[in-house]
Amino acid sequence: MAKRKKLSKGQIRRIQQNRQRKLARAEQDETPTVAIDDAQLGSEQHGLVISRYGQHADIEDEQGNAVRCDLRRTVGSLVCGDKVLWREVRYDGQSNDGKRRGVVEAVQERHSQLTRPDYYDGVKVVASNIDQVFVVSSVLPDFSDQILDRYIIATEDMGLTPTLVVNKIELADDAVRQHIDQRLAYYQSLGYPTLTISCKQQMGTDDLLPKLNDNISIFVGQSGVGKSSLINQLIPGANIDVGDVSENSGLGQHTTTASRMLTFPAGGRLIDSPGVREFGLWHLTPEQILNGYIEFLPLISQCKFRDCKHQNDPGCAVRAAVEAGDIPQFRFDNYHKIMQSMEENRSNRTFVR
Ligand SMILES: Nc1nc2c(ncn2[C@@H]2O[C@H](COP(=O)(O)OP(=O)(O)OP(=O)(O)O)[C@@H](O)[C@H]2O)c(=O)[nH]1
Ligand SMILES: [Mg+2]
Ligand SMILES: [Zn+2]
Repeated sequence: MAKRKKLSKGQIRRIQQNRQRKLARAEQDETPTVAIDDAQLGSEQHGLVISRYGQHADIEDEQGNAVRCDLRRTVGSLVCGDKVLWREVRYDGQSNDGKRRGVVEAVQERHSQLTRPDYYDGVKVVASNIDQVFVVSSVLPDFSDQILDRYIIATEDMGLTPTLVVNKIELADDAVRQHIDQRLAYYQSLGYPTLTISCKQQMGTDDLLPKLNDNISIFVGQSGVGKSSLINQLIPGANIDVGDVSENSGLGQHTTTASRMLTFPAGGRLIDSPGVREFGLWHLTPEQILNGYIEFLPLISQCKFRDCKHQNDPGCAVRAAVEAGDIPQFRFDNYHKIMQSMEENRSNRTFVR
């Protein structure tokens, strides 16, 4: 899948500001998270973060082997997909548990990052250096075009084109199937590839494989839609934990808690990410939200007023397109629901951008 656009200046500035803030915070304390004797460390080498949890990260070395690493505090934000410089601990005859250990010294510039807002951290980076985003949804939890729109906005904001995958399609009755097909047909008309699959019945999953051969891909989507189940099927031996969808709420149980990168024998990489109940967008500006509605964009300049909210404003070209049947009502309604939820979040939360 081709990258459609580069990061805007504003996006780059925001990324840099965040990085600066984190660095400034980190520089207050230069000590590593654990006592490391520098004399014990080998020379710097390149590595790739394949998992990040607590105070540690698993790094893949250049030979493809995983090494558990501690982090220098100066490293600040480190996520799955980051390219790093790291040094191996040399035990030189001392007893250890036989496992290789290392220290991450520095992170290289990211070419992309998937972010979501976080109560405590401001903005949380989910994973970095991603080339392809697969938005996974399902029939249980219910298919929701609003949730899809949220992931589409986030993916467009990265300058990437999402592929939309609907899993558990064997659970859909005729009415649900028709609804999903209709929605997917529209998304496809916007240029987003779509796939309906059943991991359980191994239907359609083979169509996914060729798309995952190169590059770094990520599976995102609500908890319980089957991201980890799919990866287990696509990569035999992946052995990722999967969890049942709650019978009461019809929602997933947040089984995957940290992003993790897996490798296909052919060389492609795939990141499994933890599902979130609500994929918040309140770290984005109204313009970034609008950029996720790519069919609105060519119309904006035709709106009568420059500050048109594209709602009940007189002479709104977007609303006219909805009334003419060129843009479906659901996209228009989702846009306004998401804009409204951002307003509410801004006034309710202390979080500042
Ligand atoms: N009926 C049906 N169930 C499926 C299918 N694929 C996965 N499941 C089930 O869905 C449940 C949730 O699967 P997971 O793979 O843990 O979902 P996840 O998206 O990784 O969830 P989080 O890690 O919480 O984000 C499990 O009970 C799976 O067995 C499918 O095609 N059909
Ligand atoms: Mg999972
Ligand atoms: Zn308008």
